Amino acid sequence: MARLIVVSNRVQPPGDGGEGSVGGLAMALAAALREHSGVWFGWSGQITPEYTGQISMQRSGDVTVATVDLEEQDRQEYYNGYANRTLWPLFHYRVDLSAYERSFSEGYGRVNARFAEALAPLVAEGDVIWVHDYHLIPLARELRARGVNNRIGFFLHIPWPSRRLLVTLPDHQELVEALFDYDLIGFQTEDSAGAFRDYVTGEIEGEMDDEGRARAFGRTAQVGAFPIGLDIENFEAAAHGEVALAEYERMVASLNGREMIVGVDRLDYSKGLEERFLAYEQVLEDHEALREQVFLLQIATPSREEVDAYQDLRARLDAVSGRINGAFATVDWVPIRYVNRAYRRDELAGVYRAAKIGLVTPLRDGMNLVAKEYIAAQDPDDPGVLVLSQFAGASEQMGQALIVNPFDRAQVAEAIAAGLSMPKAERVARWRELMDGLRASDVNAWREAFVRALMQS
Ligand code: ADQ
Repeated sequence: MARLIVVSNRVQPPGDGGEGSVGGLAMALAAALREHSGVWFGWSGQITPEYTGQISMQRSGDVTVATVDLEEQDRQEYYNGYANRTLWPLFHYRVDLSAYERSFSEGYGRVNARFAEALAPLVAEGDVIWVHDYHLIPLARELRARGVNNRIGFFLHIPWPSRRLLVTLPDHQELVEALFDYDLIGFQTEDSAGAFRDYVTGEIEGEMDDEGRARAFGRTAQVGAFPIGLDIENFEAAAHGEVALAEYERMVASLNGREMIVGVDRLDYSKGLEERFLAYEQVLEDHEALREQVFLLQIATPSREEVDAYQDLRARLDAVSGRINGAFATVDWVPIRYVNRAYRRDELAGVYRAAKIGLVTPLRDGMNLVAKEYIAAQDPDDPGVLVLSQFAGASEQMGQALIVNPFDRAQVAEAIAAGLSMPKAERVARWRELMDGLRASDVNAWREAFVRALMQS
């Protein structure tokens, strides 16, 4: 079996395993790497005064983790700049927040070239390379320029935007051309894959063939949707562990007979948190009987705090949650418990299980694993209800959730109220179908499907 090389912006250090802070993706990739005696390459997260290209290698069993440090200018232009201020907002349909500066684009190119320069000597004949996410779109181009002829696949974790939006990016054609240096281009959803095909055939006069291959710029790449799943076995193990149980009991004790609605997100404008607070406020306005009977627990971990839009968002959310609490709270009831710290996965599992409603209402999301985790954590005999945005990739697979348009406040409010009063038989029936779906397309199925398609491409 060929050796697998995984490349992502950040790399999970070896030995940092367990049910705690490590995300499902890191754990799933680690499993794939072990199976293929692989290499995981990326940025260490460290900043060095001057870039040296020196690779730091750590071995953990059969897996090699290889990282490079970057310079401050790289962090500003590549990471905070082109990745998180240009591509992230644009790909999440926030053209209004997308900032384009030449220096960002140069930094992006420079770091991808640096990654390729460091990685190329580590690549052996027959190795298969799997590149992850929007930070690294030009990596294959840079590797090819350095003589790497191996199979290279790319997977995009976030949405691919519609053609009309993408063309607002000054570099759009160069970015898409770079994708044609991959053998396989994978998206989370059919919606994203379709948007990409639409660009290829409508914008650059490329072609799609009957086998799902895109042809343009004199090159060919296989295109497909590979919806990412949950590492369901690990998550269930975590959900049944001591920490999860203790957290569950702590939550239940604090409910005081009330029902909990839960939201868990990185603090990001794509997650629709402000709209969610307002929809919940609408519930309280419309249903006087529910006041003091429910509360919303919103866990939102700060992220990308160096980017202005995230600071603005945080201030707005503080203000909106404060206003709603001020308007509705009583001496022994706070309508919104809003917390900004990160939780361990197993703690989260306990929290999810104690919640009657899982509220997952992003305005755009590649997939959204929280929706899947909420379902996986439920009590099979008395499960809660998932309220899910139609704009989360997960909605393509999770039709048994209450699917809502997060921009429609009244509709989200109605779905919350419907979920709170849904009969148990219906909750169980919906949950079973959702759970069957999660098991059938878990994270192992995802990576096997991707690697198989890459080998065949
Ligand atoms: P994210 O935008 O980070 O990921 P999501 O998939 O919802 O979105 O979350 C990833 C993980 O982070 C989940 O396992 C979740 O439990 C954890 N997490 C989120 N908020 C947390 C919190 N407050 N405390 C602790 N843990 C928290 C990107 C894309 C998604 C895509 C994933 C994977 O934006 O659309 O689903 O990659 O491909």
